[in-house]
Amino acid sequence: MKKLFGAFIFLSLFTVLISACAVGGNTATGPNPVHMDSNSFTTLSITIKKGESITLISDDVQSHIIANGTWDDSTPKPAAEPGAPKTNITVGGFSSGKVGPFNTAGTFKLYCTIHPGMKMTVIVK
Ligand SMILES: [Cu+2]
Repeated sequence: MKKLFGAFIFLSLFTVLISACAVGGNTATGPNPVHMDSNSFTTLSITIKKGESITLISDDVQSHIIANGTWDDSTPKPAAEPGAPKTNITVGGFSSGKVGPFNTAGTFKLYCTIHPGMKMTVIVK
């Protein structure tokens, strides 16, 4: 009985450890963090100051290709607003990347070219 209990405790701890790894997210950080899960931005909008950049952080194993533009339902609409920093960056699973600096005030759209509907807005003041 004692042996069985020991095995149970071991298995429970093992399960907790594995789960922690799977949902551990990404502890990376940087200026103006924008988080992403498997197929969407979890930060949909961020307001920053002129001259600042944003830090894209992938909290999932999925890779993303982030570029200037947006999604109209499931139709990609690539477009860079005047003054937008040219963006075409691959952020692999659990890694991070920088977009910017945004040197012009305005509203700028970013989207993931892989995942329909994955889009966000950067507001520069
Ligand atoms: Cu994506």
